[in-house]
Amino acid sequence: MSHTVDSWNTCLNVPLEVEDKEIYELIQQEKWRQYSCLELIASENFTSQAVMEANGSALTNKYSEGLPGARYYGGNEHIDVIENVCRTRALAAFNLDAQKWGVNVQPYSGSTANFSALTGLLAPHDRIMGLDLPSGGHLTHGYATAKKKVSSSAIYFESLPYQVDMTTGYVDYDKLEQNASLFRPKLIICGASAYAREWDYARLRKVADQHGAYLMADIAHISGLVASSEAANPFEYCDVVTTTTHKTLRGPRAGLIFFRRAPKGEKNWDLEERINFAVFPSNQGGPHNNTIAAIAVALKQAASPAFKAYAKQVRANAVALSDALKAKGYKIVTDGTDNHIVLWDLRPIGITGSKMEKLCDYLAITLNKNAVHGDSSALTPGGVRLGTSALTSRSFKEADFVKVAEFLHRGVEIAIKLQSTAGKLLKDFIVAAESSEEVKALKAEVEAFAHSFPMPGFDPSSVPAALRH
Ligand code: DSN
Repeated sequence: MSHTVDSWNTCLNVPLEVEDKEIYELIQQEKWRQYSCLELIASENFTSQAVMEANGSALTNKYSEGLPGARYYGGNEHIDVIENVCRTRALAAFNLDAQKWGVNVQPYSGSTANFSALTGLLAPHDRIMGLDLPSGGHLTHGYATAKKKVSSSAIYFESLPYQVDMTTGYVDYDKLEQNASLFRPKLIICGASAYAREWDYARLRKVADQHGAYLMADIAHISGLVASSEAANPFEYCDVVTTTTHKTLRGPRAGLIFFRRAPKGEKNWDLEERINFAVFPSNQGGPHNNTIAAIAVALKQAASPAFKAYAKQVRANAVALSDALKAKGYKIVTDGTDNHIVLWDLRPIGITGSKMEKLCDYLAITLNKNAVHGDSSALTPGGVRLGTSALTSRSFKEADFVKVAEFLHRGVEIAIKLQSTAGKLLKDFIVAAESSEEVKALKAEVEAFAHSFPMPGFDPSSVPAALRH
């Protein structure tokens, strides 16, 4: 005998469009926004249809605390295989020997990956050194202000940042070494959110070894470039490597922690157990199996020759964007880029990063305000951060980024005009930008340009006409 669906369960098989029109329409509008704008946020990307299918799958229903083969719940025979496939692909994507490296694929995202890595490596109040946030570093690398320990990495550990050289914008390794000799860190973290240059991992290893410290790289921004050998290899020198999976790696939103493996008794032999225990049970509960499957899909893609070509183009596009802005007389931090990031110093033209970000929102150009080394106030960052990974996923090439630079230049010209009439206050600037006919005309041009490129992951023509705004 077969059973019928009870009345309290009828909602379980209704499509989103019918079941929750409000959320459905907001998703359609967001899809149209992504398709219509020039996406320049350096930490974002457009993931593939296959990744989104895995991410939106029935795997979200399953609990599986523990690791493959050692779970706290039954019914994990397929989940175990999926997590093992993901682990194998993670090592393969980064060309790692499974005898020497292991990986935990369960971190919910980059910040939890980093805190789990710190939990596994350190005892409370151990000393850490990471790149200062205003120098382009990340919150989770020990960020504190003079008044407040902001990140849990500064609340539970003692943090002394290192910085970029205030003249060149490059990491000041000499000063780092000098400060480390006084501070004697237990962990040095390299990696950044707004640093366009390559890392000297060998130098950092040398400093770490002077103090018997661990060296950890957070390659969240550049992991797609590392996987495709378009960036230096941190695995040669580091004990632990963390990353998010949704930036240049182009997967779902999640994190990974790679750790060295060694025979019992040798250096780092117990890292595997310490990192795994730090992820679960110390910091997380049940893994997000739908996300782990989606990471596996992204890692398969990242190991392909097509992804290598993509990563190469990401870098070429960043150079083209940086060169085109410089040709217009603008100042780029460090005078260029080695990766996907272009950090644009707006201080010489007298426009704050906040105003440029706002204006660009009205122009359908998405970017973010960013501190530039030497900024006097963290509240009014002097620059904006641009990245080329998302638009390269839409098949933009160098010439297209020259056009993007032209749009940005016209945006700056409008911003200067608006500021001269509206005055210095951001709120007055926003009012002026909202009603500017010049802004509306340029936005229409930007959108027409954006619409001429393909969109990965979804078909924009599926967005109902009424929701295209
Ligand atoms: N929010 C990310 C970024 O924009 O770089 C880092 O977590």
